[in-house]
Amino acid sequence: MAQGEIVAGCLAPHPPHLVYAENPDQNEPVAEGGWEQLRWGYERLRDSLKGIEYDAIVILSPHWQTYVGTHFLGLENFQSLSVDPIFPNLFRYHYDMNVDVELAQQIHDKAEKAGLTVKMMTNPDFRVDYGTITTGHMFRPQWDKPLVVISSNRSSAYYSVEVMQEMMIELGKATREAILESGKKVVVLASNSLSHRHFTTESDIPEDMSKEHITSHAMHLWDMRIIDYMKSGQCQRIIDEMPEFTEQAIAETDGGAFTWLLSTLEVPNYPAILHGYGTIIGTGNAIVEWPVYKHKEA
Ligand code: 2X7
Ligand code: FE2
Repeated sequence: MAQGEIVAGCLAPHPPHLVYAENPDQNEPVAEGGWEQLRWGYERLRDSLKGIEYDAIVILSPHWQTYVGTHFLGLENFQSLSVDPIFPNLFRYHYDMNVDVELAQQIHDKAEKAGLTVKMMTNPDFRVDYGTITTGHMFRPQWDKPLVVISSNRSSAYYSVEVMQEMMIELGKATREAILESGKKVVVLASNSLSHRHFTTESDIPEDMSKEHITSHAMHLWDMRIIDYMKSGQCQRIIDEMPEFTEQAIAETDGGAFTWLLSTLEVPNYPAILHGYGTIIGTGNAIVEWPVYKHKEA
């Protein structure tokens, strides 16, 4: 069997506003557009990967929060209605997703061998979180590739960002090893915003773009600093500065997805492609691709 590979890794944020603004059939609320800068960014990302073949998509979402270890969706199919608890006016999405259980189990087993606490989630009534669904939809609205969905162990809440990073670096290595051994071609996605301070009120028309901006200059400066590191291939600096970034920008990196992604990619030292940046209810969101296919896996 040929060795598997990670063909690309992406930062693929999940504010439900993006799905709302796209008006897909699966989502009940209807919008007059909005957040185009980011939606065009997702268009560019999809375009960039159009010619690249892969078998599965692996997502780590900060909104599937598990307090005892890392969990993996462990059934072939999940269907239900997902409602965002904070924005039920924007996101009531009827999903039907297929899971690559074999690959999920392989990553689970590798992580367990590495000493991490892990569990396969096999409750058929489990409702998939909106982070996974939004990233899944925006990355590939056809839903025609199986997913591996990984939970966010809340070790930064229980312990510290430093502990979270150690665990996510291990999980990233285990994910990578399992993918290489699986013989499959895979895209890995970290589903998270950068700076994450929200406005506390919503405008009457949520998609009124005259009201949309970053919550503060400090948040903007942090987002630009991290984007600069991604664009210039300095991902080790992102890992090094993650504790300050996470604390000072209240960044959604506390969920571990970004550290995990960088670890699966062996902490890239080549430039990432920035497809888009924009704010959503004051939070900072970047759509970024590491085109591993251009840098040939070993
Ligand atoms: O989950 C989110 C998010 N990360 C950012 C902005 C708005 C809503 O939901
Ligand atoms: Fe979020």
